Amino acid sequence: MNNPSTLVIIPTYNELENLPLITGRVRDAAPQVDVLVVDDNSPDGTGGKADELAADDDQIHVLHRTKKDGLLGAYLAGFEWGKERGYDVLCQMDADGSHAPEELHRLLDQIEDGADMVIGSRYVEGGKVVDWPRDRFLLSKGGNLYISVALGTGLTDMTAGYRAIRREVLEGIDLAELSDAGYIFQVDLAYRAVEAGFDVREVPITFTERAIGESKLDGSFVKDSLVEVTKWGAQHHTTQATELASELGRLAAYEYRHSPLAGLGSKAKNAATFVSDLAGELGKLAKYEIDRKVRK
Ligand SMILES: Nc1nc2c(ncn2[C@@H]2O[C@H](COP(=O)(O)OP(=O)(O)OP(=O)(O)O)[C@@H](O)[C@H]2O)c(=O)[nH]1
Ligand SMILES: [Mg+2]
Repeated sequence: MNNPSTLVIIPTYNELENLPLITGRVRDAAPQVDVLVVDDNSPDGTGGKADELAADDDQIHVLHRTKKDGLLGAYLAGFEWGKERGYDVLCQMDADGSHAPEELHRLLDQIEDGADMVIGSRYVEGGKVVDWPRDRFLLSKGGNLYISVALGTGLTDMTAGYRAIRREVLEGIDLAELSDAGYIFQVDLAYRAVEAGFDVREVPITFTERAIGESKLDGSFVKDSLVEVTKWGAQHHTTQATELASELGRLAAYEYRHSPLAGLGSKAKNAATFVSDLAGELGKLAKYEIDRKVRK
């Protein structure tokens, strides 16, 4: 396929300083792609700034929504907007600079090569995370390991938010069914794509923690997300597989505890213990779910 038309969707909530930086970088790094900013009526005036940028550049577009309604809602609106206008490839990118536009070509090259969905992965070989506290890194990596084993997808970073997606995937999945809690919809979307037989691939990226502005999510979504994933895993695997998942979770935590990383501070140890405990709990939950299913 030659030069599919590509739209990069950037959801924003209070990203006034970051927005011009990120749109500028996208336009420089990938001049052929169009940009859609999806702003949820940010109190800091990000929406007005987006209008200014769009007025100066006809490859920048803005979708204004009336109130803060979460990332999934913003992406669903952005996907609709892009599908209506006939884009072949729809990309997801954060506004805060965590997803480098200079690496977008890695994702798009795989699309050109025939992939249906490409995930910019922190945890595949060659992927990196810059400026994350070690406990956040361990939690994210451990959580993703758990998710990968529980769902049996072989993907290393299903919570990742840097993606390129062919429109056929978005048309082939019931988007209205996606779970909406924190970032769980990212896992759900990738899982449904794999289950539907689409070609889902990962490429390594360097994820950089935001330098400007405030985070919109607290940590509570992590546990909620993993519990949800365990339920899906239980629906698709045997008891044996879910027990294996919980064993692997424990093993992973053991590895972290005994790796040089753990020597770096008690925070890392706490995170490793947390992952270990969580994996054990989730294993129990998975068995419970399976038992319940069998009884039905
Ligand atoms: N439109 C819209 N965008 C949102 C909403 N919540 C978050 N965003 C945007 O989604 C992207 C990811 O959110 P972040 O706050 O960076 O979440 P995070 O990466 O977990 O947090 P940090 O580690 O602080 O970067 C950013 O571009 C946000 O501006 C929302 O409710 N609506
Ligand atoms: Mg961020």
